[in-house]
Amino acid sequence: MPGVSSFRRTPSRAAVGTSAGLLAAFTALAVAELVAGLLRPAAGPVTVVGGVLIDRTPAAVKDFAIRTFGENDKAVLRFGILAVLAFLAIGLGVLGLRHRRIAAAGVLLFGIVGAAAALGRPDSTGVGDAFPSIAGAVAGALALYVLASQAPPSTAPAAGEGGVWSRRGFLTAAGVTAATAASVGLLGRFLSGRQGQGAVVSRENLVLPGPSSPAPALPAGARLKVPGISSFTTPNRDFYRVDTALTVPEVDARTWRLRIHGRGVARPRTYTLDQLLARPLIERDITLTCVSNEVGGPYVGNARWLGVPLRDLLREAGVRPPSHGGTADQLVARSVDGMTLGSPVDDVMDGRDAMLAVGMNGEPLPFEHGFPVRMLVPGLYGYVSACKWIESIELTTFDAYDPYWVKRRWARRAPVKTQARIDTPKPFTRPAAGAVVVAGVAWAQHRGITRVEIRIDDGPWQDADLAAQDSPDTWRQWSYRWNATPGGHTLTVRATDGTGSVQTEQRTRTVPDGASGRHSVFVTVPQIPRTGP
Ligand SMILES: Nc1nc2c(c(=O)[nH]1)N[C@H]1C(S)=C(S)[C@@H](COP(=O)(O)O)O[C@H]1N2
Ligand SMILES: [Mo]
Repeated sequence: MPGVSSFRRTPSRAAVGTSAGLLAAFTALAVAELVAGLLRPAAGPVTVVGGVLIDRTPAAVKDFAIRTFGENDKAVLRFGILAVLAFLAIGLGVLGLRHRRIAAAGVLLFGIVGAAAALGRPDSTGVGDAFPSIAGAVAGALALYVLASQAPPSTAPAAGEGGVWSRRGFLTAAGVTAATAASVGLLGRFLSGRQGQGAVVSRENLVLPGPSSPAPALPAGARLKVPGISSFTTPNRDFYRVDTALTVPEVDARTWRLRIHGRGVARPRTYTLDQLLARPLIERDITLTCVSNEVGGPYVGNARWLGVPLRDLLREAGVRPPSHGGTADQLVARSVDGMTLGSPVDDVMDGRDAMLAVGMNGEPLPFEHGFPVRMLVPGLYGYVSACKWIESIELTTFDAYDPYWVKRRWARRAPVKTQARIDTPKPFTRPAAGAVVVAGVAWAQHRGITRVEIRIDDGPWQDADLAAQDSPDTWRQWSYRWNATPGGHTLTVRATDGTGSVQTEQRTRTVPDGASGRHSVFVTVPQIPRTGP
């Protein structure tokens, strides 16, 4: 059967083009990974292109991504970039069968795009950041050129042994390329890992001093023992994470510095971590919330933080809040990855426990949560206060400068809105009729929670039992004993904050300054099964 044997000798040109393209892309990424591993992992092409996409994504799409993929949004983005790349690579591979040079030039074009993305990143450290993309593209172009030259001619007769097209030649070239790229890529991974080693060691070696002002003892009854309720203190591994960093910055604490400068800063200063740790530290329970948290959503957590009071540092630098004649009303914190967050100077200096945190639940900050130092201001959403991997604080005005999220439609000022969440029962579950414990958490940081009420269907509002209040800066657990009757029921919760304001039922979106409205959960209580025949 000549048809079969010629098929086996000569794989379809499409298959050859596809594999050539994919192998070229693989080679490009592997070489880029190696060079990034040698120079700076954060300058790798997928990371920088992802960074650009994150920064350019319209707020609505970003909101959708967070809603849909939650904390997997970054994995999804990475996968998406690789999928698009694979698609384009196949196109170039097929093109390369006819036009080797043009296809190779196409690969180089991708290198230029990657290099431009790398140089445009806010955390770019210089022209070196272009090298991973360029080197990867050169290697990829070369691979494509060589592989395409091994492809069968387009007018392939049933080429036998010794014909122009040698199946073995292509397979050998493909195999060598794949194996080389794989080893290069692995070496790159290894080197990237080693780059963070200094930071890892600096974190392991960091011994946190004790606080000179420890957290007040938790009042008895601040933690409810209800199955399914959020634990009062959120363990670090469960604490939500929201940021734009595709690769978590791994900052070496030994070389880290914090600079305080700007408008009205009479004595600009730069601190090392040791200098900060030598100061009196405060330890406080503070609940942190993301402005992207939907009503009833997961982006809220409570931890015991250890840190340097920010007000003292600012005072030493000569900063006065506008309410005391100062000229700067906005404090802009900047992180090592170029993120900027702006907080009202009056809030930071009004006596609340705004801090530069170094410890979280008894250990140095995890890398994901800002090691070595992050900012926290009780009462403000994270995006206007909680700068992770902070490296500078600049005093300026709201008129003069819009930080990252404000440039993207979010509000300049954003105090946390009063919210309550039903943790148990879960939506659409089927609790048995009789006594059901409804429980959850409520928060209104820096105002505190004074009351939580529950409503069953359209019934009257009824007081829930409140756990003891730790501080106005933390959330408060609550529970309610519900006598559940068979049928479908909607449970709704509302909280009242320390100023006496009842949580509004007015639903708003998360953009621009946080979602409002009340959380409800629908459950079905099954009919009590009859016993007997
Ligand atoms: N450097 C940096 N800091 C950041 C962010 C960021 O993207 N980059 N995100 C902010 C936002 S929107 C929130 S809600 C908090 C979340 O902190 P967490 O991840 O420790 O929970 O960090 C804030 N600090
Ligand atoms: Mo956030």
